[in-house]
Amino acid sequence: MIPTVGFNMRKVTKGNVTIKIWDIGGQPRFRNMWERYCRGVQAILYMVDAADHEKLEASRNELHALLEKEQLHGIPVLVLGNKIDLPNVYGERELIEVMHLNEIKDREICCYSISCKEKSNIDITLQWLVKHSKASSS
Ligand SMILES: Nc1nc2c(ncn2[C@@H]2O[C@H](COP(=O)(O)OP(=O)(O)OP(=O)(O)O)[C@@H](O)[C@H]2O)c(=O)[nH]1
Ligand SMILES: [Mg+2]
Repeated sequence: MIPTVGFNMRKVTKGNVTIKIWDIGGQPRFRNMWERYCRGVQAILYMVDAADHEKLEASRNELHALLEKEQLHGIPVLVLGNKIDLPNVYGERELIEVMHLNEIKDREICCYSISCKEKSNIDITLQWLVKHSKASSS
């Protein structure tokens, strides 16, 4: 894995579902791009390293600052706590608390624990995405 420089665009198709994904870099120098790439999307996935407890406060502040942007009002958000294969990782309940997700009331908000490495809970993540996207003929 290498850090995302700027962003990557992917299109994933399975059956009759096509998902267009913008993967946006998380490093500080890319954070001012987040809003621009989130405008007009059907869902925002906000992935955090749930094993890196020290960075979660900064991550929480960045998330809440992003969701304050008027143009992103109402867009559903799924917070993914990644790396549940590691020891001492925060689970969903702890993440909801640390990330202050209960304060988000102007939209659909959800939190899942996943492991990209072990591919755990990727299925429910995709189900959430499909459920929160609008049917499109394009
Ligand atoms: N143990 C474990 N490590 C993971 C998992 N997912 C990613 N990593 C590792 O975490 C590191 C960071 O992964 P990246 O994909 O570069 O992280 P990122 O959040 O996309 O970072 P930016 O692109 O800079 O925003 C890499 O060394 C990955 O191999 C996981 O589920 N478990
Ligand atoms: Mg990346």
